[in-house]
Amino acid sequence: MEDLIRIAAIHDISGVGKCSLTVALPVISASGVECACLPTALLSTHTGGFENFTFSDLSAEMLPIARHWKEEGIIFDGIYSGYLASAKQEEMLEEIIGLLANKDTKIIVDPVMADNGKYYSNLGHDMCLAFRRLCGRAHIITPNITEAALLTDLPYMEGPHDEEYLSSLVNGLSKLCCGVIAITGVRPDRDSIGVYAVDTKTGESCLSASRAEEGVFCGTGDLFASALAALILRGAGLKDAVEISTLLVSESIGRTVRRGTPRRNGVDFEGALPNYIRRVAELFGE
Ligand code: PXL
Repeated sequence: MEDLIRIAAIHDISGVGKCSLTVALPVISASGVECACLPTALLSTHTGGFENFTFSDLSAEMLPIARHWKEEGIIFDGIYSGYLASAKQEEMLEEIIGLLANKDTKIIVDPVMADNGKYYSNLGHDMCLAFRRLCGRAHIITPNITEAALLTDLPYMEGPHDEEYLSSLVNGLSKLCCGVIAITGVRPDRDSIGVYAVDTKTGESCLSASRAEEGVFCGTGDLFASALAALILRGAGLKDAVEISTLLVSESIGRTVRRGTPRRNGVDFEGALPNYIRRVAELFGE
């Protein structure tokens, strides 16, 4: 019997405010890929827009979980990491990759640490140094504009982002990661937002953007990266994977704006999943 494609998703669990594992698990599952969850931290809420959130570092659990999976002979087609509890967890991630990856396993690193020109609460330069190392192990990285600027030591620009700025970010990132670089939160012009992706091996590039809504939407980077990781593992081409993943994000944002749900709670991706699943099925001729 053919085994399902399987991803180990290594992110925090934030109980309220849809992001990280509470987004990765449903989106990866809806993509027809099995999602094994390896939590890095447990929080009452995410750290953007909530006060006094609880935070528990799950470092002590991470290697034992990975070792158990290895003992059980569980095979991973992808290892996809996001928000880490500390820069120190990067070393753990290297060890987990050593344990769980085989020669065909794709490593996807979302260097979650900052947005809108600022580090997230309680994170700083040590996280940036850690992510520079981790990106060196990755086949795919998905920084937003702020993270790309921090990783490359280039200035952060709010936008619009011209080709020269995007090329300088990609050029800097290609020194850290020699695979697919997908930069999120790109503003090609004042009215649109999307993703610019480059495969540094083939030179293929694409830009997928849609109409920008006002304000900040938590968890949309996780939504994009989860879909992209799953679709590429299933064998989608870069352009199709980026397009379908950005459509999932823009439709989720559109529904959130129409319903007027609080921004910090995360976007209404649940309501956008039926269209997403239809597009995925069409792409793979199911
Ligand atoms: O969506 C990124 C993210 C993930 N995890 C936690 C966060 C954030 C963004 O604020 O706070 C805990």
